[in-house]
Amino acid sequence: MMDAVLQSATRLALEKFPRKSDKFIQYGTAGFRTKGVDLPHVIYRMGILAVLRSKVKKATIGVMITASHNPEADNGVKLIDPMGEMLEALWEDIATRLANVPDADLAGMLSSLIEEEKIDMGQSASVSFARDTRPSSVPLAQALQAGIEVMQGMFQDYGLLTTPQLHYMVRCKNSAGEYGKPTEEGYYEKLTSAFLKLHAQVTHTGRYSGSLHLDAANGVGAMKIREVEKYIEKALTISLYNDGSHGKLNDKCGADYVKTGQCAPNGLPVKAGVKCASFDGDADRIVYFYVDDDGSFHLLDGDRMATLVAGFFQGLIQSTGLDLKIGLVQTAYANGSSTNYITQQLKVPVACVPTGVKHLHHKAQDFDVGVYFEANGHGTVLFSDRAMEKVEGAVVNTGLPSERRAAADKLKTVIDLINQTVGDAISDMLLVETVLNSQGWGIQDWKMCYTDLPNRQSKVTVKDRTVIQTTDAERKTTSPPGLQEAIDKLVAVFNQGRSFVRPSGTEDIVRVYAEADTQVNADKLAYEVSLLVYQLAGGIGEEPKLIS
Ligand code: G16
Repeated sequence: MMDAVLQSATRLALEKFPRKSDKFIQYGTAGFRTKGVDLPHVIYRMGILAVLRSKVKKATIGVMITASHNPEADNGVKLIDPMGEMLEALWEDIATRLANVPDADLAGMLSSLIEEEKIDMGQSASVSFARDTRPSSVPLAQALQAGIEVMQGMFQDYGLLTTPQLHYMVRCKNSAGEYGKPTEEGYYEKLTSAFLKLHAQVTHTGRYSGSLHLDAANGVGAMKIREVEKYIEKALTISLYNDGSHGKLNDKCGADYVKTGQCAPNGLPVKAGVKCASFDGDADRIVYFYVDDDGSFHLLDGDRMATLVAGFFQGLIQSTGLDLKIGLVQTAYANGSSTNYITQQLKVPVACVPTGVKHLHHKAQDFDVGVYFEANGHGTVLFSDRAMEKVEGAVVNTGLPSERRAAADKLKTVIDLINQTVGDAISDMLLVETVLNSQGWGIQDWKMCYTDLPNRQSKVTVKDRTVIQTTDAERKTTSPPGLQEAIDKLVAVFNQGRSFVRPSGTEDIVRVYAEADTQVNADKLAYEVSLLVYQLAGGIGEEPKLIS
């Protein structure tokens, strides 16, 4: 029986989803990412793998087809584990092996995997999947479905969803109704009812403005925000731009463009002092920004959200009187000023981990209230079981002073506003708006908390980006020889200088980050480090140029 299934899987692979090139592909920072045309065999195989994973976990597994912030021609796939979290690291390796095995060896590899992992093939399997708006996502979803069906798995095709919505669905399906309803309406109702309840509790106005100009990156977030609007239009007025009606996905717009370019997106008319935000292509990241009267651009990125949110939770936890440990997780990209503000002003402990949501998410679980944000705008807040029990206990404890119970009730409501499975642009937007409203802050007040160190990010194309190897949460390189020593020498020349390089896990490039006392110096340091990478790590194409 099992042999017949595996033989069918191989036959279908050869007939309809053959591996056309022997180029190695790796499950990276956020799953497999490459050109959409190169993915059918990988995605077909991920359908097979999702069924096996579901049998092992005896739970629904998610599969999202998206290349998130990457250009429209790219695509990608990632698996979602039962609690809505990223796939376990060991299975990332299995996914990489499966994606690269020659077609003819597929049945053999699957058979060994089933034996090694002691998979009970009699166990039923269920997979939920969704896709973003890329044209290639439609045929790729068909390839995925074929992989699930050939392994006789059950499935639910959610069609178009944001990535975080699918993470939410998977968690709901596996937590017997405790996390919410596994439907789009269930998602909107959970988040927006919490948002409206918190909005109604604010009695002052201050400088808060309930109006937002939103750049949806011409992605799936646009159609989903239209749904959100139906629930919250009286509390937050959203003017939507780059809604996909014209213009390409992530093309000169979206959170990644705004963050790396430190400029407003195309397609959004920027007016001085107006609060604006950008989603990325699959709405798992958000950054805020505004321009001043003199046209100067101000970015409020993931670091700013981390500080805003951590400060808010710290105050709220204090008001409840509960003994809850709050902590914040960042990556090497976090601006030095944000880390100083969090540790010295807020006195919240900070941990630094390698890039990739999975690393931040994992570390945030060490705290009762774990806030994590990447500077690029991807982040959320996690609450431990202990925290949930304490908060819920305080809400119903009639022996507590009423202010403490009210604070606990507010905290419980804020928890409902947050998608704890993964960073979620919609949920983060509602959270930021809630915090600003509750503080009576305009976007300028938020900006005034601290001053960012000027910084610059750039990319270098090299022949093989894996020659760059890193340590110390990616803050130092161990290969190629001599690179770190040369970076150290350069950095020492710049006031408040800091720089690191790392191979991207989602694009075929090396990323360079630099910060220094002035923008001119940050640009210069980024340029000089980029040149070093080009020279010592096998740069190809044009030499790096000074960006300013
Ligand atoms: C993905 C990951 C993020 C990561 C980003 C860039 O984001 O989910 O954790 O920060 O890629 O990664 P890299 O620098 O390795 O290319 P997204 O929004 O594209 O899914």
